[in-house]
Amino acid sequence: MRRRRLLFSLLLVAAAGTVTAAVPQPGTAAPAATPLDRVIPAPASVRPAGDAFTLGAGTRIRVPGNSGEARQIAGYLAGLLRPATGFALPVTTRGGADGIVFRLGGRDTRGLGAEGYRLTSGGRAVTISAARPAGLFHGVQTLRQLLPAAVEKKSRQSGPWRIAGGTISDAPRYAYRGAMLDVSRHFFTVDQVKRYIDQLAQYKINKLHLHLSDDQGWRIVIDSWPRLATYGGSTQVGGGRGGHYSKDDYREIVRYAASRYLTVIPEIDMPGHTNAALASYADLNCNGEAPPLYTGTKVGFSSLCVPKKATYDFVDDVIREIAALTPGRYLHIGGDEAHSTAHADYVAFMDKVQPVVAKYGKTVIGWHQLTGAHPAKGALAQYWGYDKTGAEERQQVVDAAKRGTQLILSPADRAYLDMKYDKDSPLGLNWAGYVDVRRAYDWDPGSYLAGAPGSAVAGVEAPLWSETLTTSANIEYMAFPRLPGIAELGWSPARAHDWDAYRVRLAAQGPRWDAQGIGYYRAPEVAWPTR
Ligand code: TNX
Repeated sequence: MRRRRLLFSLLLVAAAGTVTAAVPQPGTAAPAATPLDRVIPAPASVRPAGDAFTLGAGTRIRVPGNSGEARQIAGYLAGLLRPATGFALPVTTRGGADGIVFRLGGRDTRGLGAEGYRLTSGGRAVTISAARPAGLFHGVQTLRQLLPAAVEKKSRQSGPWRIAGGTISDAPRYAYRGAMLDVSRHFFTVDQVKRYIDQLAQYKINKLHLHLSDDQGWRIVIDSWPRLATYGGSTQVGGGRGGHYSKDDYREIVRYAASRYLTVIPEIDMPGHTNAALASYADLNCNGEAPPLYTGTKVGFSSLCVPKKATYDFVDDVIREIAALTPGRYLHIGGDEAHSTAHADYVAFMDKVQPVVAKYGKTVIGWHQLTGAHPAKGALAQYWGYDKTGAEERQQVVDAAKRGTQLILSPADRAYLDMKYDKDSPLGLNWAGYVDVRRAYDWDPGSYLAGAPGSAVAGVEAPLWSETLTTSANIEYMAFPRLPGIAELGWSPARAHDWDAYRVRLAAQGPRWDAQGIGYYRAPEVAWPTR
């Protein structure tokens, strides 16, 4: 019967002389519905049951009438599904129990928290319920993964667009689930950052940390110190043209990230990693002489001049202007690899600078070297050590955690997306060793730092340093397939952690990335479906 209909529609299409690629060849099996337990990050609870729901030409997306945000999320979902399905998928506030139904608030959503959701699929409807819009958004990402991978294509595909029956109840393990992009070593445009944001959102990452300044480039306009961007941002690693964001560019990144339920965390790295600033203003240097711009990849050679008053005028202006662009709570002040700053100077600098962040209404994040100074109350320390990090340095972080400093975990030999996968990786660095897909996934943030209380862990972050990366394709090759593993560590309950099950789920993402044009690394540890 299906065969006959297929043949008939083939004839129709042939007669019309249009679309050919989208129609499956006779004998090709229709894609089965994706099992509910194939999602990354693994949901907290999955109960398969009953009939599948099938998306059809008449399907509507029903949203509550009183939430503009819910409507926007529905519009975003429709925008994702329309190209491949070819369905109109109108968004309506008219009540009804069929189609794709959003529910926001209400008694049964209270337990779901700020980001959780429940997705119920079967028969006439697939319903996403959440207490807050962020939960609806995350539910939409789950819904996406339950549809066949072809739904990610930009041209019309044949269905059927089935979603297996059952219920997923889901909420994150950690509130902080980050990814960092280094736009300093190589500059990435607003569009490139947006593309990455869309990829991060698929895996329920909710923080985008932008590394906005370093020795090789200052990437954001500071009105009171204009040469930072125009001169300090004029080059990059390798000597290329560099670039910088205007304030409007930056606002656009922040706005776009917010529309994908990510908060941008700006980082201005200090007192080291500051050659671009020192080159832009002679007055910032202890000797009053500006060094040349730097386009190499060494670290640890630059420092702001700690005893000088001009340094704190600069820091105050920069933090004030960056804070004003930042709706989120956090401002990252770096603090890593200050090898050219005497320890006492480093401590004095951090003692002076952290209150400036507070003065402008923000909370400090620093790389974990901050725990060697006096982390401010409420500050987060980002741990980027690795298996060779000395016991003393590790202990310093553990002790700070015991005293109440919350931690973001980015162990370099696990979570650094710029580490090579293996010796043959064409991109990336290897100072922390090779990080294959299993190594990136197979650790537990809650118990990773021996001696640190699990309750001190605010979450995880996957940094992507860009010394060797110049294009979106480069970013994607390093981030995929490791990023989803870090995302899962941040979102899924510890009991869901299981490499053997994970690698099966990961394999199922391959065709989705193919459909999206993401050139991921086909790691040999994963049984990717043949293309
Ligand atoms: C260490 S991680 C750095 C960066 C480099 C990175 C390369 C950290 C806080 N500092 O300056 O880009 O290694 O992997």
